[in-house]
Amino acid sequence: MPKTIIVSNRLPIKISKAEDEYILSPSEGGLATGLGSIYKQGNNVWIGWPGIEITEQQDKDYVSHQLKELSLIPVFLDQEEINQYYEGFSNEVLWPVFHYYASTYANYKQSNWDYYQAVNQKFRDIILSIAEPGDIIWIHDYQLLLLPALVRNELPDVSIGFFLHIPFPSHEMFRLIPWRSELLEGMLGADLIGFHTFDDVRHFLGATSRILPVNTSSNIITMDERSIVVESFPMGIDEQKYATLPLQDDVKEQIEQIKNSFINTKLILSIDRLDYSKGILQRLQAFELMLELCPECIEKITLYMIVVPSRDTVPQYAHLRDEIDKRVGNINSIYRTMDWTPIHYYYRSFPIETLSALYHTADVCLVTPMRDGMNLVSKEYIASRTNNDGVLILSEMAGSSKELIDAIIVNPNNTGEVCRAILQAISMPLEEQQRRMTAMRQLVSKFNISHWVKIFFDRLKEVKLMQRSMQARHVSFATEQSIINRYIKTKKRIIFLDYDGTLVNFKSNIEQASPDEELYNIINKLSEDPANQVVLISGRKHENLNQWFSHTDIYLIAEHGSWFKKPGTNWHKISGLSDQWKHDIYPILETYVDRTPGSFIEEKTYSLVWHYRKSQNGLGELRASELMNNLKYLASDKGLQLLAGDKVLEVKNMDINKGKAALTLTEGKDYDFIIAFGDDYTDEDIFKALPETAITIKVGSNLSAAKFYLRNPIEVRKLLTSFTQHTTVEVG
Ligand code: GDG
Repeated sequence: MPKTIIVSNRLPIKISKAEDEYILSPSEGGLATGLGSIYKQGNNVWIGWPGIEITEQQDKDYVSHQLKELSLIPVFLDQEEINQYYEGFSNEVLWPVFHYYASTYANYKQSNWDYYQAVNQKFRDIILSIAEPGDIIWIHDYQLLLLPALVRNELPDVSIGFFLHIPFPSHEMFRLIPWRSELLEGMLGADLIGFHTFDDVRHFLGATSRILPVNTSSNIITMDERSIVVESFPMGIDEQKYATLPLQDDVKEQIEQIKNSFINTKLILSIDRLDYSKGILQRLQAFELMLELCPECIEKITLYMIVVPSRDTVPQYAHLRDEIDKRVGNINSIYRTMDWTPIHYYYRSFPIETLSALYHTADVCLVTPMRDGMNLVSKEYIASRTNNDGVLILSEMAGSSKELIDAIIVNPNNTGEVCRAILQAISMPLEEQQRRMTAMRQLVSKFNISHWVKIFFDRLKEVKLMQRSMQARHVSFATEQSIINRYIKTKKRIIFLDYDGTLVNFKSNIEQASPDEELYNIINKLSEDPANQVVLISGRKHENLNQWFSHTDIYLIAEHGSWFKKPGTNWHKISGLSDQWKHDIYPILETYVDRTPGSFIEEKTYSLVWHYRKSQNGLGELRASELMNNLKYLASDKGLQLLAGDKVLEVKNMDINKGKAALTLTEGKDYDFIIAFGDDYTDEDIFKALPETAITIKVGSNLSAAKFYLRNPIEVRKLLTSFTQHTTVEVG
């Protein structure tokens, strides 16, 4: 029975040691709740570090045994591994770079990277010790970026999902990391890669297509013939828990206590882990500015600020904590009155019941991170507002701001704006609060944590099915044999061959892709067989095909079907077509050449092609879509077709296409074996035009109307070579 394996740096558990005993208590985090329904079922498991260093073997055995009862499997890490893999690489390279703090906090140490790799391998070994074919593995977060590929190398067919909980930065930031390619390759071991927001998806696709030699088409990356889907899955919370906690007696009691302590003052709540990315100092600055500019706010507004201790043994964090202490002390000492303290500051964590009471009571929740993958606090506040009132002020740098658009959205660097937002929030009419809150509550309720888990798993299954259906259409040994058998048995065959990308690999210089000795041999042998009609059907110019193939015995079709050459005869061009439109289109293309270094125009008889393979990555694509838009109406008026191909945009007469050209050779002829090979969008016309009995083969892994797939020109040549080994057929 296949199982699901969840993998994250930390297990969803807290382990403490009291005297000689280890005490296990479950963690209440959102991820633990959301995945609880998964890992506790059947033989599913969760793999991770138990959060404590355990050195003695007998203690490890004991803890492993206890964890097993809870469907948890530990990865034990020693202190040096924690220091270098976790504190060092994860938190001093990945965390700062991914939160746009590279220049201030990133520290690229080789030994940290070595440990990061070694610990990811350690996780892999534990996975391999239990994983079986058919299992689903879901890996979480930035500490385990290498793990998907490490597992994929050992278990090529297993389903792997990966989710990043922190932002994925723009390529300009990401490229700073010395080990950027290795990190991306690691992630691409997954079948489905999830982020919180669409911006993260865009950044990831941008970085991947610039750094690695992969094919990207919309949100699908193709690497080693495997399609990897990249998508945003905004994480939700256990909304029901936060909506029902305020109904509990102990929470109700605390709500009353808070209300009584803050009778005449509006309560602003702020909750974060201690981290420079959370914008705590900037928030204090905005609060102070408000007190300075609005004397009537004195005694009327209180900031209730909880900072949860985190990594404060690290100097940067200890420094941040000291700065917060100082700033809070300053503000309180300047503005405090006999009856009122502006900031109630707590540097510790609280039970969830207390958080719930605070969320339920606070008039305003102030969430202003400088960067945040999602930010669950903002959603927990919304879910706790069972009276549909209250105001959320939310940084536009938090992932949740993309969904919670009814919050007051601020730029956390703009102290004046945050200050004005606080004033707007405390004076917001109740109806407006309710209107905004109701909309946000509906969203938080629908897109809750179970929904998140469900859509991620559903999508992962779909991706696997898509990959399998592509695989099934890949020409297997058996299919190859049956195609060859059909070939042997038939007596009148036609073989359509596209050139670039089908018989030879793409070259950045179009002149360079000339045929090699092996290719000539294959083509000559094929056409020596009197039963075969070999047709080379290409988008290239006829002069070009002429130079390469006029001495062979094959039928040539150039420029997508504008020019034909039967063996032993001269070229003739399709008649009745006009090329007058070129006078209007050429000057437009020229303006794009002038604006896009590296691009150029190729002129064919009935088409113009704008090439941008040598232009700056991204710029060419941008200009091509601009050009597409620009030509849209003109093209349809003039009976032209715009074809966006591989780093080219072609404008051609609508009446010409490879499908029509192929049909002129097959119609009325009784071929008993028709086969066509092609790799790009123009070949799709042939695949669709040929009769149902034809064998159509797509080269590459993009979606196609062809019946079968081959991976590359090497595989095409191999199949054609097999044909040439059976040439002794008598024509009837
Ligand atoms: C990372 C990403 C992304 C806080 N104080 C107490 C307490 N908390 C709980 C909150 C909330 C959680 O901690 C904090 O979650 P955030 O999402 O705000 O931030 P990170 O810890 O940085 O999480 C983040 C998240 O992963 C999920 O993908 O949203 O962007 O940085 O749930 O309630 N819990 C208790 N006592 C406290 O005092 N019990």
